[in-house]
Amino acid sequence: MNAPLGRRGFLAGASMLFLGACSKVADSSVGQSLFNSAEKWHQKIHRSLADRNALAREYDKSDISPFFRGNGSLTVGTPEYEAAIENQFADWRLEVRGLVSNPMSLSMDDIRALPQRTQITRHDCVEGWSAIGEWTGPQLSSILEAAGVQENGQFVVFRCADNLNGQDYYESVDMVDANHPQTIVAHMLNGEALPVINGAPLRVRIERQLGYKHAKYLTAIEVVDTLEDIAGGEGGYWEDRAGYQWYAGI
Ligand SMILES: Nc1nc2c(c(=O)[nH]1)N[C@H]1C(S)=C(S)[C@@H](COP(=O)(O)O)O[C@H]1N2
Ligand SMILES: [Mo]
Repeated sequence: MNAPLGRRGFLAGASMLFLGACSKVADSSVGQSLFNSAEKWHQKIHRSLADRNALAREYDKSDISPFFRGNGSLTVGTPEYEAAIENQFADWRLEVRGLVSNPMSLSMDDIRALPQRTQITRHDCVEGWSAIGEWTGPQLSSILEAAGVQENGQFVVFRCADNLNGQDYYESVDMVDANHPQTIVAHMLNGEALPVINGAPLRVRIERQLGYKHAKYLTAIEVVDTLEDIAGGEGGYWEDRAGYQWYAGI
């Protein structure tokens, strides 16, 4: 059920090397153009060597990391969020909007009532750490199907409750990754409600992409036809801020 390990291992190694080199040069304009052409190279090699629908490796329970660290925002830090913690997120809503035929506002019970997927995967952060965790939640594809994505819907944008260094965190993926079987809206980590540091009460898992794509503190899923009009126009917080690749396939 998993992609051949050798090939996947090679790809993960190649992309980490590439990221390591490019994060250092991304702030110069020469660095930026290098970065852009390398991104195209990376996309091409990735598409030619691996089917984008192939599954990321899944692990055994015994592989689960004893502690899944938090990174970036470790809480939302607003009075509203503190109240939501107190209330065990009973009133949290996930909006599904944009280019959909049936916009929805899902409660946590709605999320838990959908068919669930549980997967033990490895999270890889560009900052150079990894952790293995067991995530549970509905597939994003089932939510999108219920919402009815319109024909011009090209991307799915994830809106988050946290504001990091003065900018709201957000992320986005194309429809291939949005509908990937391992792309889930997780409400559990290791069999328990998602901890605050890991994005309570909802975070996205996009197992074929790097850590920064996995948006935490999820408040809305927005289907759009272009990313240009959103924030800095690059499709995500770190893409806007530091020139990280939008397509972060591993
Ligand atoms: N809303 C939000 N999502 C986020 C971040 C963040 O700061 N805010 N950080 C990203 C980064 S860089 C990583 S590596 C992972 C970290 O997930 P964790 O906190 O569960 O380890 O979340 C990603 N999603
Ligand atoms: Mo990260």
